[in-house]
Amino acid sequence: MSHTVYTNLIGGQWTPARTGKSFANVNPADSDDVLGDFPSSGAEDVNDAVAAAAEAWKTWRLVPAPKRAEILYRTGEILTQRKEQYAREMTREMGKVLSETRGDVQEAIDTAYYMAGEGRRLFGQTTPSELQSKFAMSVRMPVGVVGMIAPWNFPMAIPSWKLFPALVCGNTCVIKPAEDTPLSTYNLVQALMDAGLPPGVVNIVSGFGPDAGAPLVSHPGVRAISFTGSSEVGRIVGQTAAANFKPCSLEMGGKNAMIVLDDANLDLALDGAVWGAFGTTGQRCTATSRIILHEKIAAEFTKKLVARADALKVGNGLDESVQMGPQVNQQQIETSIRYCEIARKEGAKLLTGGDPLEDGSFDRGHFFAPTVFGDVSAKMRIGQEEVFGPVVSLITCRDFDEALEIANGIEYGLSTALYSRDVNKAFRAMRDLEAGITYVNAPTIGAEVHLPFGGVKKTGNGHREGGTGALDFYTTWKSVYVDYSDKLQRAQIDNA
Ligand code: UN1
Repeated sequence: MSHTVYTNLIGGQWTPARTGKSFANVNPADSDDVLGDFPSSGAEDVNDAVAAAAEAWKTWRLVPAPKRAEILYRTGEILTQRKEQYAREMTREMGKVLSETRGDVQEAIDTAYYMAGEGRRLFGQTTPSELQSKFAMSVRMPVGVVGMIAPWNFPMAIPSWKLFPALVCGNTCVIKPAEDTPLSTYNLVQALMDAGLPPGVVNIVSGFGPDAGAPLVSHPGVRAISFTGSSEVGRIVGQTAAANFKPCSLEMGGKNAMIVLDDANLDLALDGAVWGAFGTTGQRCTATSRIILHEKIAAEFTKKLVARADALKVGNGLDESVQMGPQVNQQQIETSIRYCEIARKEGAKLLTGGDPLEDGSFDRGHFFAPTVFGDVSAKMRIGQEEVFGPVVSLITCRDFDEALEIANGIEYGLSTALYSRDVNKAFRAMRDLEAGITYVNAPTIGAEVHLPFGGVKKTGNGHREGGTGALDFYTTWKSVYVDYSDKLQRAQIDNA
């Protein structure tokens, strides 16, 4: 069978990789469904892309921000028109169900409109000078060529979190899509091009981390790096960037806790738990991976959660009746298997699931049963380490103080949720949960694009995507002084 052959995008030209190598993009629900061949690029391809981005930056940085923003508005409109097609292609390459891939495209549309609005803001500060007839202000300047490394779990939304703020701020970009889900990045960039983005402003280098990602991170012409992925790879990216004093935004793992207290609306909490743990097949960095249950409601909640997990319809995400799709590849299945073994050995009790689904309609895909472990204690590895699959751990607590202690007793700090009707406890959760995101009476997933997104501890290195956090990363402050006194005025410190 012949596949569509995709090439890199360099300086506005579709360009085959110099390596001559490629890989197939295969549907994780159906190995017979191949979406196309994508280039497996190397350092020379990265060099070409960075050179094209550097050339394009000379003019792009001078385009007024409101004009740059017009391209983003048009991109939002084009994505809206193509939403269904792009969602279907995303389900085929990534696996998550259609309602979720429509949501992923929607997140890119929301980001387009939000960041387009920034074209008429990008606020700096004006402030008085200590000297007469002198004017002082700070302005946001673009950084230059930015390198971006995207994950596979939000194949269009997360590239849009990176590209759109970078573009409105006046940067040019080289993006390496995730090797599991390159097509959605191509679709996003195609929408930008059709909206009138000039050649070279966004370049795509497709390939694998060690071959294409690593040279992008270390390239001296790349002025900043934005990475979303695992903490292991993030550490390498961060260390490489630090060696060159390169700003680097890292968004990494989570071990997100939902706390359910004895005064919670249990049905609401159940809905939140099922959605948070099994939505996107547990493959969100915000996924609910620990549920901390007050001992008074633990038995009832556990029984109901297991029944809900058992009732989930697993299958090909193109089938509208399916509620949970496959994992993205066999490696992720292996990770789920490994963690289920670890949990069993540690003494956690398998309540449902625990194995891949391989028979009948599952035989051509990477499916795993919705899995619930009970009797998990906070320090077990299954209670500490990220699984990134449909596996959730239940931990019992005596009271709210212990719940907070358990929730915070991990190395990560991305998302957290509290279910309770007690307003005092809700405010304590907002203050005391060590995480970049806290929800009250809502699941750990579902962040909106105009608020900062990111986490503390091993989840990130202090930067934020979304909201004004993104503008802070994609611009650098310049302080400007204008002296209109027509004489040398020394600063206060130099007149002391
Ligand atoms: C991620 O899991 O990597 O908050 C991003 C959410 C989505 C984004 C998740 N809006 O669940």
